[in-house]
Amino acid sequence: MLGVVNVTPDSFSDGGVNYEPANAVASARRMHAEGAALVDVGGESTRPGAEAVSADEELRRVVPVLEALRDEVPVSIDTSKAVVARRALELGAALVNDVTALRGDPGLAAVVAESGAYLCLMHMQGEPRTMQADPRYDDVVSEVAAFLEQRLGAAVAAGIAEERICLDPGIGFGKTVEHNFELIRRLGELTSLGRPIVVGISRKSSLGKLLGDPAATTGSVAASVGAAVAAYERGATILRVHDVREHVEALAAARAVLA
Ligand code: HH2
Repeated sequence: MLGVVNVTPDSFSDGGVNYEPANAVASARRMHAEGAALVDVGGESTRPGAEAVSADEELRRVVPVLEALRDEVPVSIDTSKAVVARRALELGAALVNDVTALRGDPGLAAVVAESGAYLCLMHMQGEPRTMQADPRYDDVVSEVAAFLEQRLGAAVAAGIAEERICLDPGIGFGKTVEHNFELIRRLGELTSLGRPIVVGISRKSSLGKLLGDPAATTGSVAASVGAAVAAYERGATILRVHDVREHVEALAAARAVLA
């Protein structure tokens, strides 16, 4: 379980509650206590329509949180910027979660390679400002699989050990509701790439839209848990979630059934 702590004023999912460093630190500690193996700390929202923030601003947001959590809560850093990743790794981050899959900052691959950190490569069609305008695929699952395989190859070619890389279909990143659910339904086509698969559908708008609100910008905890359990059954290794306790409890029950 990967807990989500957005140190941002504008994330769609936790609406600025963790923008204050003290709140972010408290949330991270609670998520860790509830069973999150890692807490994903991010200083830039990537929600549909979000504007990019500068590296200085991102550092200003995340560094106090990483300093406070150091040696206490295992963290990943949700960033696409080499300078932010470097600082986070110095402060003990174990994983770099890059939603651009090393296509954003040409310096990021070397930072990850030199540190020996873990890396998450995520699929996105387009970029956050415009990605939900009109996402199109001939076959979303095979296109996402081909992309992830290509980015895995690029990361390994840049000197990052394959055993340290996980892959993520990027639920909600340039995808319709149908695309998102089809990716989870056919997750086996992604697990066959041979790397652990991360799924982040927690509180995403597809869940709210599925339940009948076409203008939804978020989804309920219950819907998140339902989708997460289905993803787990189909082979997801890491679930990126905001509500750690609820997901831990649901997965314990699902595991008992599936064991
Ligand atoms: N989703 C978000 C951000 N980072 N990283 C990975 N690997 N997978 C995801 O699905 C993913 C991600 C968006 O969700 P959230 O962090 O809750 O919101 P925001 O981007 O608005 O901060």
